[in-house]
Amino acid sequence: MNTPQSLPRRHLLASSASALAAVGLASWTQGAMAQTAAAAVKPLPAFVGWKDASSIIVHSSTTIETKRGAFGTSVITPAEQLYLRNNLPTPDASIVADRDAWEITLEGVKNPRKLTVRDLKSMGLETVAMVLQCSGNGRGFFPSKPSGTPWTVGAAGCVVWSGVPVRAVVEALGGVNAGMGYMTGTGGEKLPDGLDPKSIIVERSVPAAAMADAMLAWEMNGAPISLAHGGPLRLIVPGYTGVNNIKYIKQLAFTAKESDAKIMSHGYRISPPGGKGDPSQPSVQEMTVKSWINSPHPDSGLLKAGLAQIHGVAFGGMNAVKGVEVSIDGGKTWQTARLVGPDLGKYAWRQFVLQARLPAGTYSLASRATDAAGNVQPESRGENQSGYNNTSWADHAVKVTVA
Ligand SMILES: Nc1nc2c(c(=O)[nH]1)N[C@H]1C(S)=C(S)[C@@H](COP(=O)(O)O)O[C@H]1N2
Ligand SMILES: [Mo]
Repeated sequence: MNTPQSLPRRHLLASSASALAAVGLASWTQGAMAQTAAAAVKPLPAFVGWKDASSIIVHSSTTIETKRGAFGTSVITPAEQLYLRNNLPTPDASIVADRDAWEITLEGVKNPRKLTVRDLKSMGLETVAMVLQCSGNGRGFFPSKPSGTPWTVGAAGCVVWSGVPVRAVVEALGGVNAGMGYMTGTGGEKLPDGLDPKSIIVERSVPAAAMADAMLAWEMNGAPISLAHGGPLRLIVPGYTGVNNIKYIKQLAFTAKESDAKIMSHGYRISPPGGKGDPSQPSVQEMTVKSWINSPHPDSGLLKAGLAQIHGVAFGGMNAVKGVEVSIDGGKTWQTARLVGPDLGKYAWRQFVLQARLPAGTYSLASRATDAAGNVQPESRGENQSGYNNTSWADHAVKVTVA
C-alpha cells in the first residue's frame, strides 16, 4: 500500500466519515490525492512547521520532497531539508514528551520482553551514516506515470543515526529463537477504528541477516529524532529503502514468516507494468548503486560560460561507492569525477565533483556510479507498476543551457 489511493476501497466505504475525520485520515487522503498540482505551493503541515520551506516541495501533508538544488555539498542532509513520507497520519506529539519512557516489545527471542528507550540506552551504543531513500524516489521519471508521489530525486537524504545495535539487544535477551528468518518491525501509529488493522498498519519484514547492521535509534544528526522522522525510537536498516526503517517502532519481532500486513504482502512489490503487487514478487528492500547531479540543474538560473563545478551524490546501497563518472554530452563520453569530503562508511553517500570548462551551449549532464562490488549504475530504469527503485542514469540526467 504505497499510495493512499490503494487503501482498500471497501474499508473506506464501510467506515463512517466521522471515524476517519477523528484520526485526520479523511483530509490526509484528500491531501495526498490532490498532490503535485504543479507549481501550487502548499503550506507546511504543523508537525513539520520547523522545516525549511525554501528547500522543500510539499506534495501533501504526508509527502515532502527536498528540492534538487537544495542538497548541499557537505554530505549530511539537515533535518530541516530532509524529505518526509508517512503512510498514516503522524502520531500525536505526546509520544515524544517523555522519550525515555517509550516502550518497545521484543519478540522471537529467548527472553521476550518490553524495553524502554531508557533500558536500550544501557545496552549498547553505535552510530551509522546512511542514505534514507523512499522506494519510489525517481518515480516521477517513469513515463507510465505510476500512482503515488512523483518524486524526482528528493525523497532521499544522508543522515546520521545513533542508537543501540539490534544484535546487542538480541544478545541481552538470549538470542534469536531457532527458525526465525525475518526481522519484523511494527510502527507505533494509533490505527483508526473501523478499518482492518492489517490493511493499514506499517509493519515490514526484512531478512533476519539484516540484523547485523540494524539499529534501534533515538538520535538523528546529533539531536533526538523528531516526531516527523520517527522519534522517540526508529528501526534503522542500513542499505534498505525507506519503508523498511520503521518510525516510532513499538515492536521488533523475529518471525518465521514475513508479516501478512498489506504493506508487506502486497505493497512495495516489484510487479510487472499493469500488474498488481502480490507476495510472490520481489519486495522492495536492498538499494542498489545510484547517483545524480544536484548542480548545475535546470533551475540553477543563468549559467555563465567558463569553469563549472558539476556536483552531486552517489551511493551503493549495500556497498560502498567506488567511483563516479560524469558526462556532459548525455552519456556519449564519460570523465572520472572526484569524490569529495569525508567517507562516512558504505551506507552513506559520497559527494562527487567534475570540474569542466563549459562554453556557451546546451548540455545534458549525467552521472554514473560504480560500487565496490563492480556494479555499474544502469542506463535504464527497471519498469514496474509502482515506479520503484529507479536508478537509471539517463532518467536522472539534467539539461542545462550555458550562455
Ligand atoms: N511507522 C512508520 N514508519 C515509516 C513510515 C510510516 O508511514 N510509518 N513510512 C516509511 C516510508 S515509505 C519511508 S520512505 C520512510 C520515510 O522516512 P522520513 O519521513 O523520516 O523521511 O519512513 C518509513 N517508515
Ligand atoms: Mo517510502
